Amino acid sequence: MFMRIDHIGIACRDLEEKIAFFSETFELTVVAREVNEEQGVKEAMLHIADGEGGGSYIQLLEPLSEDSPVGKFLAKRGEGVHHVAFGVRDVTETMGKIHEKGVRLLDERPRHGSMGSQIAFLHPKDVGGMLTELVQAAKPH
Ligand code: MC0
Repeated sequence: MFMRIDHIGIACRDLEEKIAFFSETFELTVVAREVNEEQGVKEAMLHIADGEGGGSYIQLLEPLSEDSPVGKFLAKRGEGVHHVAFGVRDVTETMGKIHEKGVRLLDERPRHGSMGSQIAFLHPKDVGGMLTELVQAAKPH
């Protein structure tokens, strides 16, 4: 079902400051930046390695507003790991299989994610307290 860890999403207050820290400290390169209005974030992907069906990354997330998912998370818990995202071959099929096992889906259908991916979230309360994301990477052109 899961092919790799696609990314670890980290909530931060100042995207530029955290990009500087992660790229300088861990010698990681920013490969994409995006504002995702639907998810309420400004984000950057820092490449770690390549795996089956796509790469793995650190994703830095700055909220666009206080009432967005990441804005609320920062207010409640402060900066830190916000979610773990797993690479899957087919996000719609995987959503169906997981839902059948009683895990609540936070999305009824896949949404737009980083770098042209298709994504869906699972409820953290059903996954041991971990907000979990499924990622179907964009097909290489
Ligand atoms: C909330 N909870 C979490 C959590 N956020 N637990 C673990 N990790 C998190 N990130 C816990 C709360 O502490 C609470 O537990 C319970 O879940 C319900 O939270 P709430 O505060 O009552 O509810 P909300 O309104 O904050 O909603 C939480 C929920 C929401 C996870 C449902 O944030 C959501 O739908 N997230 C999915 C979308 C998302 O996160 N988008 C931003 C990343 P207690 O015990 O206190 O009741 S977008 C992204 O990452 C894209 C760009 C990409 O990857 O490509």
